[in-house]
Formats: sequence, C-alpha cells, structure tokens
Amino acid sequence: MRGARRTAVIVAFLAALAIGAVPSVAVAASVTEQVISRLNRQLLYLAVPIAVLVEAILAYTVWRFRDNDEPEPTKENRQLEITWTIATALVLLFVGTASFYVLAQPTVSTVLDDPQRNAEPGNAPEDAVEAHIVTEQWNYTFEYPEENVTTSESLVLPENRTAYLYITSEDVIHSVHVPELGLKQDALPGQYNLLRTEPTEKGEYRLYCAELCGRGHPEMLSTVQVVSEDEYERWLENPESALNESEANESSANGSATDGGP
Ligand SMILES: [Cu+2]
Repeated sequence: MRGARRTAVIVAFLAALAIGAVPSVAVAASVTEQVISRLNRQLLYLAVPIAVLVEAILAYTVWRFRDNDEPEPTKENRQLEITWTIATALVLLFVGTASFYVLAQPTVSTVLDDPQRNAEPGNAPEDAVEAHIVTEQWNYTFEYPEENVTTSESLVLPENRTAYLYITSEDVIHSVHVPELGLKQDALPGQYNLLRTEPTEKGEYRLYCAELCGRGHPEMLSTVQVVSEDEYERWLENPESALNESEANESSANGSATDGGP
C-alpha cells in the first residue's frame, strides 16, 4: 500500500512538472487567435497529466511484471471500470463544451445568411472594416468596396477595429490562411465566405493559400499588414504612394548600406 502511495506521489509530481513545461503562448495578434490559443492551452493542461499518468502506469506494469513466469488473467474490478468510464465521460464533456464554446464565437465562425451576396451581418459594428479577398491562380486581389480601393500588394488592416473579410475565388478552390491571426477560410468560386476578426498587434503577418490549387500553389503568398488607425487612413487616401514610400525607405536603407561598401 505504501508503494502505491509513493507511486501516486511520483506520478502527481511528474504531471505537475509536465504542466510547467507547457509552453506559454506569445501575445495573440488578434481576438480570433486569443480564443483559439486559450482553448489549446486548456486542452494541453488536461491532456498532459493524463498522458503522464498512462505512461507511468505502462512503465510500472512493464517493470513490475518483467519476470512473471505464471501470469494470471486480470480479475474483474467493477468499481475501477465504473470510475474510468465516468472519468472519460467527464473529460470528453469538458473537451466538447470548451471546443464548442470557441467554435460558436463570431470571431471564429461567422456564417453569411446569403453566401451569394456579401451583405454584412446585421450585428456588424458601424466602424467595421470591410475587405474582399479575391483569389485566383495564383494571386490575391484585396478590395475595399466602401473606400473604392483595390490592391494586390497586401491586405492592410487597422489594429483594434473589427474587420469583415469576404473571401471568394475567380477559378478553383483556394483557402486563405493567416496562422498568426488565427484565420483560415476556404475560397470557393461563386460564393462568399466570411471571416470576422479584430487584429490587436501591429505587424506584418504571412498570408498563404492552404488548398492545393495547381502548379503555382506554393508561390501563392501574400501578407497582412496591421497598422495604426492613422497609418490606415493615410494608406486609404493614397494606397499606391504609401506603398511606394515604404519601398523607397527600404531601398534607401539598402542603398546607404551598399554605398558604404566597396
Ligand atoms: Cu493554393
């Protein structure tokens, strides 16, 4: 009995160590990424002790019965069976409820009433940014219909403002994926799919196609630029010159570096 107690203490200690080893997640760059990474952490906190417990029982069993010449069949233990059935049901109930709660968030799943039209959902905030991401083999066009702006350079979004992204395709099925913002949505010809999010960290995030769509699929890359409100307004006024300006800054920085060289 004392041995069993000692084993239980060791397993609990290992589980606590393993939980401590769960990596803390970097600051989420959007509200969508926040809820997804929180769920991921919750599930890890649950899964790691269970994994440690199962591995510990396995290792103990292998060691304890390593020299057993006369193995006996396992005796029925109804209490143990009822316990692990209820425990498993509780774990699955938690996983199901926590996952459903995240999936039901409008920033994770937003469904359009009529996918043939891009009519905004009724509860959209007034200052929400609306952008269309039009995919085709093998590039993207970003349209801001309310601002009359179209660009293929990158998707520019202001931080801390709700954004509605209407995603569609001109040809085959693509998928718009921005991992750092927690965004992923299929782009289907003839219909709009909606992503709703709110970027919370300025920066440049990689956007790529996550659906094999032909020969040029690996090069179907772009970026999402999350900028301050002021920068966004300036960019909307003159998208071309703003982009050229930043390119000019880059090339002058490169230029001064090469000027100093031989
Ligand atoms: Cu693709």
